[in-house]
Amino acid sequence: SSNVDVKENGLTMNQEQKKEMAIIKTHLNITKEFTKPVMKLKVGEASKDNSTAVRKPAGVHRVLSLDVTVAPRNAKAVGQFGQAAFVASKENSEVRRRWDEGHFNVYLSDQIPVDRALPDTRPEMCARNLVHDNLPSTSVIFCFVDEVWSTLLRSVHSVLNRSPPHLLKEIILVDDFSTRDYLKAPLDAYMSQFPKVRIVRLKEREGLIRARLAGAAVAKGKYSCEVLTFLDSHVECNVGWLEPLLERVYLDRKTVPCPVIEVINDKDMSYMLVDNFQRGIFKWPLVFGWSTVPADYIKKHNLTIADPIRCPVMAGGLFSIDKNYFYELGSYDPGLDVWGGENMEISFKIWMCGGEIEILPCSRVGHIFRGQNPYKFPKDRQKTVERNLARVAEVWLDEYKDLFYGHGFQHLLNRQVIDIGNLTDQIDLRKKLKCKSFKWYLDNVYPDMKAPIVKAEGMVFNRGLRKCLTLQNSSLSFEMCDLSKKSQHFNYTWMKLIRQQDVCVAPQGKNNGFALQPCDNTEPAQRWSHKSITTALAEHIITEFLNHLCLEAGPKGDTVYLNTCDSRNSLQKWQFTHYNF
Ligand code: LR7
Ligand code: MN
Repeated sequence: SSNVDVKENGLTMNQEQKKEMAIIKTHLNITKEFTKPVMKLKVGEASKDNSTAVRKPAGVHRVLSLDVTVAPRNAKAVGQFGQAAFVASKENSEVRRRWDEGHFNVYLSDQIPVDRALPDTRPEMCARNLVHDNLPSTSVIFCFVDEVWSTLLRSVHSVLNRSPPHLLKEIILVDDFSTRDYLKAPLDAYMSQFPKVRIVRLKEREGLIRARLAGAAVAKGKYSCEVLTFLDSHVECNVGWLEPLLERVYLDRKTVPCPVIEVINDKDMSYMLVDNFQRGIFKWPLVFGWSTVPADYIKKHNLTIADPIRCPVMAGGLFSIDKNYFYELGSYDPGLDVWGGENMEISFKIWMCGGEIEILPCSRVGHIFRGQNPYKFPKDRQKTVERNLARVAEVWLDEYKDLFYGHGFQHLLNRQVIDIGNLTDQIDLRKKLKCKSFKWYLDNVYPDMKAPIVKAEGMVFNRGLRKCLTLQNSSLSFEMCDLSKKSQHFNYTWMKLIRQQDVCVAPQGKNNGFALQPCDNTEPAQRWSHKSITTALAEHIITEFLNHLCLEAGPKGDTVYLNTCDSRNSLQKWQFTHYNF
């Protein structure tokens, strides 16, 4: 039959694949025919990394589809071709019983072939794109903790089956101290069929960040590769996924490309298309999300659906990076625990220190999005993630870190309670790399991000007096509003401080007066609640300290004090000139 297995480069191939390999080899010899590559190739501008062998003059070839699963072993199998699979209603209790093993339909996943075929979801032109013959090779690193057997296998098979063998140096599985027995001897036994697969076992639960670092350290070793490719352990790499990633790294070693992350449905395991032109972004307080590239940007830059999309941040789990560049950047902050924040860290680091992040529509990988983490956090999940984010904010956000803390994370500033650990190494690294400021990043990489440095600013108008708050000679009084007077300019900060330069308004101990203090973001006494959505409304300014008393203007306009809040008292109603939220 045509399915006789032949082993080459550690891969089991059938006749179809053998043919494909033959085509690869021919392509690699007739490259002179292709003179005008589709992607803007800068031939010869390969990595400046001296540690790799001198590259031969670059020829190019078409992206090899290497779709070994077009004619799958069992076309009728459940979930074949990425189709939705269904379970009979009498099996629903099994589905439910096994759901928590992975927080997706584990019962169904176990019935789907580990090498199922997928629809080739790339834009049409991708198959015609050219890549260099002498692309760097990669180590693929999967970290996992208590991953479901069938999804882990499907992840590995999708890489083995859909990566050109000469570009795949090895697959490193990093077991982050899993507790499940099948991930021990049975996994060793299964993977021993594949010479390219290596398993690294961590002796303690390290979390995905340090697990990736452990995998990368192994990739540095004996089988030294040029590029690291990180993947989650419940993915399916699609046709032609690898070459576009390596091509971008080859063209510019400081480019960090990510595949389009498609969706493997957690209920029916179908492979679902995602919208075009999606880029990775964040919102405050450093929450990752997707957003469509603005239409005018697409027009202005003549973007096609196959062009790389520059992203302010990456999702985190799926990307390729030049190995030496990864280490030049200081890899990840090893002080980040378990899960979360590392995608922000590496994204800011890449952009601010001279690199770029992009999504390549010609590279596509499916990922099972789960509603919950299916593994335990050694410490509280929320606290772990918050702490990671605070580390990132402290090192990378400069004056913008107030926006992070100000969106619900004030409590993290109480360092007596929350220990975010030592940051000296990270801060030194940023200096050493001479990275740009966060403001530069916002202005140049993510200009559509709203990041006003304060919540409100300008004069503070008191409705009862129809005058403005004035800070003069260390005391507060009121004068006719005058925008040109510096003494009338105040900021209402993300930390809820009412601030003029370094001076902040605070309530005075017992007598309900006020005090002027040096501003201190960690001082709860300096925080005032003030809600105002429009400048048409004046609102209370309420101290978050001292029983929620309201700031009130003295009727003669010579002072301010605190009083019991009264919604009818217009001397307690204030409005700033500009509101940024
Ligand atoms: O302690 C851990 N040790 C691990 O080895 C925790 C996790 N892991 C492994 C885990 O088995 C998995 O393979 O690390 C991988 C990622 O963990 P997930 O799948 O629980 O993460 P996620 O998909 O929910 O989360 C996204 O954000 C994370 C933030 O830390 C990581 O960057 C993930 O890699 C990332 N996943 C993706 O980018 C896929 C697309 C998701 C989106 C949007
Ligand atoms: Mn994941």
